[in-house]
Formats: sequence, structure tokens, C-alpha cells
Amino acid sequence: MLCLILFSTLSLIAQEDLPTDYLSKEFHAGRRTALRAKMPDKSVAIIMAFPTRTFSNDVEYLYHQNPDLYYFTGYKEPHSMLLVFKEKQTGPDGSTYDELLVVQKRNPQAEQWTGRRLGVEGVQKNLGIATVINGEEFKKLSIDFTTFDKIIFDRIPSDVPVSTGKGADFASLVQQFKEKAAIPVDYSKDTRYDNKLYREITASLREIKTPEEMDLLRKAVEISCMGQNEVMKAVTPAMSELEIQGLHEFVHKKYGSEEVGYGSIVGAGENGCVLHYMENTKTKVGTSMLLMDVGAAYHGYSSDVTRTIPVDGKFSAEERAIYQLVYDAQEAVFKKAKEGTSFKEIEATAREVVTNGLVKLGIAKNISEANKFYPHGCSHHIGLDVHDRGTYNELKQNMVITVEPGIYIPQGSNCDKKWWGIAVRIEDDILIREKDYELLSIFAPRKIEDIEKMIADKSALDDFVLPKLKSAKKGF
Ligand SMILES: [Mn+2]
Repeated sequence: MLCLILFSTLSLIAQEDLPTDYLSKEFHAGRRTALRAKMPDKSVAIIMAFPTRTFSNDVEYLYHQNPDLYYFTGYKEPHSMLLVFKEKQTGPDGSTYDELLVVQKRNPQAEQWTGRRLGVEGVQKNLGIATVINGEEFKKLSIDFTTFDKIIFDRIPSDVPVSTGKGADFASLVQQFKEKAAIPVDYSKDTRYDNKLYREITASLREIKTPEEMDLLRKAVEISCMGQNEVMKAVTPAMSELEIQGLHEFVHKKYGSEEVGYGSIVGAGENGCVLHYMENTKTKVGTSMLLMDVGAAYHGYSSDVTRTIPVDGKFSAEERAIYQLVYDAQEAVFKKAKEGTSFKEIEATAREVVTNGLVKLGIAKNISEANKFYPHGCSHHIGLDVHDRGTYNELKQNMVITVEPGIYIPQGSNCDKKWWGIAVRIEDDILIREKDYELLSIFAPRKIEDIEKMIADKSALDDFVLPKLKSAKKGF
């Protein structure tokens, strides 16, 4: 990390050796056409970038684009806004357009510090959007918003960082939009400013995956499975949760996954009971069960795969009983996974198997007691968000959802002590088809015997031993 000292700047050439399987400009254009088709007459849709966020002092978090803006344009930079018009608009020079992307201006000095920018021409060339302007130009552009019956946009975040006053940053774009469209302070009461319609339209588009999206999602899911497999083979009781997280993410990156779709969850024993445990601070996972909910993301598409394994290589009788119950709940859901089944039915199916099983094992006396051990839902869409936008009514072909029942029995639970500290979640990703489903996460074992076999296998990482740290007084 460097401190900012300004000298004259270099001009960078375009980057080489990039991945070749990004979503195509035709894909993004197709999505904008699909959006326009769903918009009512005399309407405009505004899709804003996400704001940048401070990590520390003058250091920002790695920027993550609003998935909606990425979906409709492929643009990954901040300080941007897309306007899609139902009807053709006429520009000041008489030209017509029905979409307009506002981007950040090229700036060699800034680019040397924070990375290359596409700029207007780069966007036109690489992303195939014809009408592109800089943020500064947006200020001067006159759009008569009174001609629209509907102004469709997502809720504006209430914590947009204050404008730096330099150039056209996100805060100033939001301000420009509010002024041009005369957005009232409380716009939620006026249906002309339609946040609900924004959510409905984007959900109905994004919940159905196109073949191009499926190529990326399949890859993301397979990469997650490769991580799970390698960890199963390499894991030892002396490893830390952090180290195991690192192994997953190392394997992901080895296969080109740029990021994880959510903070990796690696919880040994009781830590598995914390549903979104992301501290991963236990220094030795020991011989208990290890719950690993880790999702590689590939070109923005996130998988969501969980495996729970016995670190010592063999399920104990109690671990086996709980694991089998969760597995059976998944299998029951798989049988119903096809077009036409409702999310409600999926949820009820998983819950019925888990609750009946827990009562049978004597862990719970009734359904409400059993629900405490299974406190979350079974299924959600995955895509550009790990909990992806969707209408959540009936399953349709080309939706991709998770199936993830779980049972968590913390210490001190009102049941026989032998069950305490067992936490099991099994999570798979499936593609819904007309009459059945495809198990996308088939590459990582789910069955007890297959997991035990995988743990017994040798790993490429077995010989990966690093020198001890000289400066460590305690611990490592
Ligand atoms: Mn999930």
C-alpha cells in the first residue's frame, strides 16, 4: 500500500491476457431490450451504480458494482448510472436514443492509482452501448422528466457518501437525478416514482438464467466443489478455520474465480451453529464436524455450496444420524424440484423431513421445538447476488436455486448431551427443468460414504509446508 505523492503521470496501455469468457455485449443489449419490453408506456428506468465505501482512512473497499447495472451493461466501474427509456428520446443535436449510460471520465492521474477506466469510447467499443456520456455532461443534459408517467428506480440508499465536489461522483449523479426528475423527499407515497415496479421487473428478468449466464454459473459452482474436495482431502485436526478458508479460496483463484459471493463460513464444532459465522478464528478445528459454506463467484455469478465433514474422517453414530436426516430432507426436496412447484412447497417438504426426524431421534418433542434446530429457509435463487433477485412464487425452467436444509444443536440444548455441538448443513445448487432438475454441485460428494472416501484421499496440498515465523512469540 502506497501513500499518495503526486508526480507527473504515466499513461497506461490497455490490459492484456484477460479472461475471454465475459458476458458478451449482445447479452447485455438483450437484457436491456427485455427490460424495455416489460416497462409501461411513457416510462424511464434508472439503474444506479453502488456507491464506493471507505475501508480505512483514504483506502476504499474493493469496488463491487450494483449487480443490476452489471447485468444490463457489463460496466464495472463506480460513479455511473444507466437510463433506459421506453420510447425514443431526441438529443440536443437531433439524434435519437432509448438508453443512456453515464460513466466516469478518463483521468490518467487517477487511473495510475486506482486502475484503468473505460471512459466513453471504451464503453462504446467494449460494451456496445451507443449513447454514453461523462458524469459532467449529465449535469448539462436536459431530459424532460415530466413527459414520463412512470420513473422506475430502486430505493436510493440513505447513506450515499457525501460528494467530494471533484468531478461527477456518485453523490452528485444522485443529486442531478433527483433535481432533473423533481423527486419528492418522500417519494414512496407517489406511485409515479416506482420502486416496487423496479424490483418486480428486475426480479422477473434475473430469476431466469440465459444460456450465457449458465456457462458462468456452472463454472462458479464447479469451482466451489473443487475447493470443497481439495479441503476434504487436505484437512487435519491441527488446521485453523482461517487456513481452511484460505485453502478453499486458493483453489477458487487457481481456477480463475475472482472473489467469493459472500464471506466464507468455516465453522468447526459449535461454531457451525452460527449460521453466518465469518470470523473463522478457531486455531485448531480438532476432530469435530466442520461446516464449510463457501461460494466461489465467477465473473460476478455466485455459487453457494456447503459441505459438513467429520475432520477425523469418520462420522460418529450421532453425527451420522443428524447428517443422514439433513441429506434425506434434501432428497425429498429434489423429488419435487421441477417447473410448477412453489417455494412454499419446497420449504414445507424440507421442514417436514427434518422435524419428523428430530422427533423420532428424541431430540425434539414437537414441531415448534424442532424448528429451533432448523431456524432458516431451504432455498433461494443464486446468480449475480448470492441471495439473488427473484419473485419466489413458483419454480420455472432455468431458475437456479439452492437446497440447503440444516440442523444445529448448540451446547446446553434441551436434549441428550450426546447431540450437543453437532451442526450440519448440506447445500447444493440446482437448475430447474420442465420435469426435473440438474444437480450443478454434483462434483463434490454428499453421501456419507463418498465424503469419508474423499477425506481418505491424498491431496495436492499435503506437502504444502511453510517455514515457521521467526517473529511469532506465541502461536504460529
Ligand atoms: Mn445459501
